[in-house]
Amino acid sequence: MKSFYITTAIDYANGSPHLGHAYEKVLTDVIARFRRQMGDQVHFLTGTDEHGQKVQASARKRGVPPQQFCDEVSGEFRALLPKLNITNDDFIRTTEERHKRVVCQLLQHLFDQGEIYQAEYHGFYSTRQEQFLLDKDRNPDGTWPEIFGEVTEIAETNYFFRLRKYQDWLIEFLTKNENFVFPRYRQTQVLEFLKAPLNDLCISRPKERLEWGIPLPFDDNYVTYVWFDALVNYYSAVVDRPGIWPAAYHVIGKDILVPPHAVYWMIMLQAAGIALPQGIIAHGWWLQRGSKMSKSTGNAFNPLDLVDQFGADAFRYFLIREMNVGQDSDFTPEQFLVRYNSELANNLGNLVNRTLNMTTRFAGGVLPAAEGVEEPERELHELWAKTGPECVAQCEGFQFHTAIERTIAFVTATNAYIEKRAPWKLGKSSEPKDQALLRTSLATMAEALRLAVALLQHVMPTAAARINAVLGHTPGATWRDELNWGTRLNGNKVAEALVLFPRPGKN
Ligand code: ME8
Repeated sequence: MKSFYITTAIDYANGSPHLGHAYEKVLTDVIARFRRQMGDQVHFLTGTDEHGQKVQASARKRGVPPQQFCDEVSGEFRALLPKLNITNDDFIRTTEERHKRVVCQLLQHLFDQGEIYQAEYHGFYSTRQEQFLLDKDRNPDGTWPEIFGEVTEIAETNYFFRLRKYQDWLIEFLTKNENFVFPRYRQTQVLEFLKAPLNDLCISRPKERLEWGIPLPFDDNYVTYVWFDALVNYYSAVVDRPGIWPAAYHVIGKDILVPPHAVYWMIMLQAAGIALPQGIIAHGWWLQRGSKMSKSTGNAFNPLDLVDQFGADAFRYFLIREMNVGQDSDFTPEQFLVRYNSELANNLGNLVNRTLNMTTRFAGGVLPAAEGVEEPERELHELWAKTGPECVAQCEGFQFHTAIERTIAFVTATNAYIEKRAPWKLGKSSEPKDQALLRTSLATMAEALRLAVALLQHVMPTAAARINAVLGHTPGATWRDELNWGTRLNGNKVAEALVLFPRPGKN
């Protein structure tokens, strides 16, 4: 079995989860579930990033010790996972011993190899971004951009990691592996960034300025820069579990691609002699009226509100349907309702209801076998013959939104097929030919429903399981076989009804 190790970014434990966090978990879960369906041995990691200035400041503001603060916030992030039906195998916290141990080993190893050195630093420092700034970071008028918050001039001795030494190697690596970052246009941005000379990375913070961090193993007066600490989580979580590393993909937001993941992390691994991951998936941002949702801008949308109201499946469906992985999307509750009503309740929900209702009314609740293929059936079979393989290929290429669009088009075509066949009319006729057509149409709509559901199960796992259950169907272990038009449902007893996507306010 092919090993497929996938990770999300670890969330800062300095505020509550918002839609951006929820989306990243859902996207990664959809990929993980899809790869499991394809037969891979998946390991899925997520967690929380708990050290650094921001966390220390938030804990102080609340008047609690940082560890207690992190326990609470990390608990909140962890609680989101079952609510969203996320199938992570592990949850790492950077305050755990298993993580701190590996960070120290890595630092010591790099220090011993001469990849980390001590030097005097004079310059400007942004507390909000926890980074040193250069003149090129200034606005044209000489002021510092808003995103840096308060900027102070400092002079201190620190430890530096030799990034510059690996710049040419990284450029060559990315040039040879042109699909390393998905989408590809983001890889171009990394190469653009690498056109300017890299500065070595300051990986220490003096303890008098920041206490809340992992002490450097070779100098107890300093703690580790939070990014150097956080990135190691992907490795520290699995280092004791053979066969998992290297990662297949790191799923992250576009804001933390350059430089942390595409530059720092790649060079950290290369310098330490650790195998590189297969790639990075950089998704876009959820916006609200054009601006990024986040804790600091105060327009954070609480995803749990919609999950509580509409269920995890509808929420997952919307996020994956609406966002083209890599690009930004505007979130509006109105658009959520449009998709919920038109695609889930009226289209898919309607197909489920019709199938159950008509099988109950006209066939005593037992699905008959199809008895012939005429033009309407042939059209639907042909549409399926294209839809199935195309959707699998799109999911393999992370084009989940297009795969859903195609699947929903197939559901629409199935509903149109039902209109054409009008089983309610056939049911009134006692002609043997009409009765045979009735049986064929019932078998055809049920089989089409089963197939559409097979393509949606990584996005809406609970709805898919419930639909399969009312069709009396237990999906097989090999998912690809599930995608062949067949006769699996013949003779199955179906349930009379299933309320899948109730109207808002009703239940
Ligand atoms: O960056 N839309 O943590 P974080 C989509 N701890 N994604 C969003 C988003 C939005 N509006 N806002 C945030 C960190 N994200 C670091 C990561 S990894 C070793 C350390 C995404 O809590 C963001 O891009 O600020 C990132 O991938 C993730 O949420 C966590 O963000």
